[in-house]
Formats: sequence, structure tokens, C-alpha cells
Amino acid sequence: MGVVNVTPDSFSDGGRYASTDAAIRHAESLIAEGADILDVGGESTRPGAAAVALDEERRRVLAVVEGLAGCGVPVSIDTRKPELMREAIAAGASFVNDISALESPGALEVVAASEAGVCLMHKQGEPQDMQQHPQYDDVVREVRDYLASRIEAARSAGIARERVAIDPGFGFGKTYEHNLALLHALPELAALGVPVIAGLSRKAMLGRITGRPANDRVYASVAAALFGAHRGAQILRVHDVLATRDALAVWSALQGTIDSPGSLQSIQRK
Ligand code: HH2
Repeated sequence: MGVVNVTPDSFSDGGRYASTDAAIRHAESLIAEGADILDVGGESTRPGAAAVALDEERRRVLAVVEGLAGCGVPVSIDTRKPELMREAIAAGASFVNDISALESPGALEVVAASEAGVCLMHKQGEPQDMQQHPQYDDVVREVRDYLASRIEAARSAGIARERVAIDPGFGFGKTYEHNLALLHALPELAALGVPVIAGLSRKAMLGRITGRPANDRVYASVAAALFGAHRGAQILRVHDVLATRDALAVWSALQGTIDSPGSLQSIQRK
């Protein structure tokens, strides 16, 4: 899943694709790099970010979603606002990525009334203050139980499991240690029986490990994405599609040589 941030202030690429044209060009380059899905967002949810009004978020993203209709890959709308979910779906989005797991009043109904897929993400608190004092008794159990309850809420509203993916929400009201615990526990989340999305790309935990600023975390992000995939994430939300795809291709080819040694010959022949 390639990230298309149509924002002035996203934490790693804010302002680079803030115009409709720049965002569409960026999206097209992500498709050329091998993105299977595009995630278009008009509100930064980085720690400390202020909320964006509906009109402004709409102005940022709708023309981009429309412009990408027919681009060949599914378009996801990254929003918490039910009105914008509905409008983006009408404009061609076929997936809703909601960091509030459809908790906004009316959001479950909007997705239920469509055929769109949906990502239900866990977060603790709101972007403005979520990193101030994240607290859990048992982060893995609490995140897993929350996601299970949101899958059930979606099902009761008429959204079949086949349309649902879940995401532990790395960095959304989580300390470094919470993020690590969740990364290790991805198999437990995958056991809930729907695809798991992992969004680790360029995030602060990678800065803490490497000491590098957000724009310099490509290698760190690729390593984290591989680890996430290895632990069972089926969708990787990334800024650096080409680097991630190449790494995944090599990793899975080499993995194949371990799982079935015969495939080594087929790689050698290439
Ligand atoms: N992370 C961000 C935004 N949306 N959605 C899901 N499902 N999972 C994530 O981990 C996730 C997300 C934050 O990253 P980014 O969009 O690059 O930054 P910003 O919120 O500053 O625009």
C-alpha cells in the first residue's frame, strides 16, 4: 500500500504532494514502482497534529481520488470522517482506511452501505496528545481485544469479515516498547482471521533505532517492513514502494529456496 499524503504537514513528506497534480503524479509513480493499492489522505495524524476541517480535507483529497479512478489499482481513502468516506467512495475509492476503526458516528453505516473494504486501526487517544502518556496493562491483549470488538461491530453493522483488515496502529498512542511488543505479536493479531496491515514506514521508532530523521529512514523502513511481513502482515503501508518491493521479492525468493530447495535451480536459471 503506497502512501499518498495530500497534506502540507505530514511527518515525512508534508507539502511535497499537497497539490492535486503533484499527488496524482506521485500516485502514478508509486503504481509504476509496484504499489498494489494507493492510500490517499488529507489529514496528518502524526503526534501533535491538529484536526483538519471537513471542507479542507475534502478539498485536498477528492480531486485526487477522482483523478485516480481507472488508474489500475484500488484507491483507499485515509479518513476518519464518514461524509468524506461516502464522497470518496462515490468518486472511485474502493477501500476506507480509518485510524478510528469506524468509531465516528455514522461511519459503520457509510461503509456498510457500500462495497468498500475497510481497515480498522487501533489507537489510544487523539493525535494531538496520544504520545504524551500511552498506558496499557497488557498492550497486546488490549489491542487484540479492541480489534476483535471492532471486527464484530463491523459485522453487526453488515460489513462482512471478507471486507475487513486490521492494523495495530504503530505509533498511535504507543511507546517504543509498546510498538515492539505489537510487532512481535503480529501472529496473534493475524489469528483474528482477517488481513493485518502494518504501517511502520519512516516512523519514530525507526528514528530511535537508527538516529536518523524521517526522510532518512528508507533502509530502516524496508527492514521493518520485511520483519512485519515475516511476522504475518499481509499489507504493508509504505512511502518507499520500490525499495520495499525489491526487498520483499528477494526475501521471498530466498525463503522459497529454504522451503523448497528445488526452487534454487529455477532462480539460478534466471
Ligand atoms: N499511519 C499513518 C497514517 N495512517 N493508517 C494505517 N492504517 N496505519 C498506519 O500505521 C497509519 C495510517 C501515519 O503516517 P503518514 O500518513 O505518513 O503521516 P501523517 O499522518 O503525518 O500524514
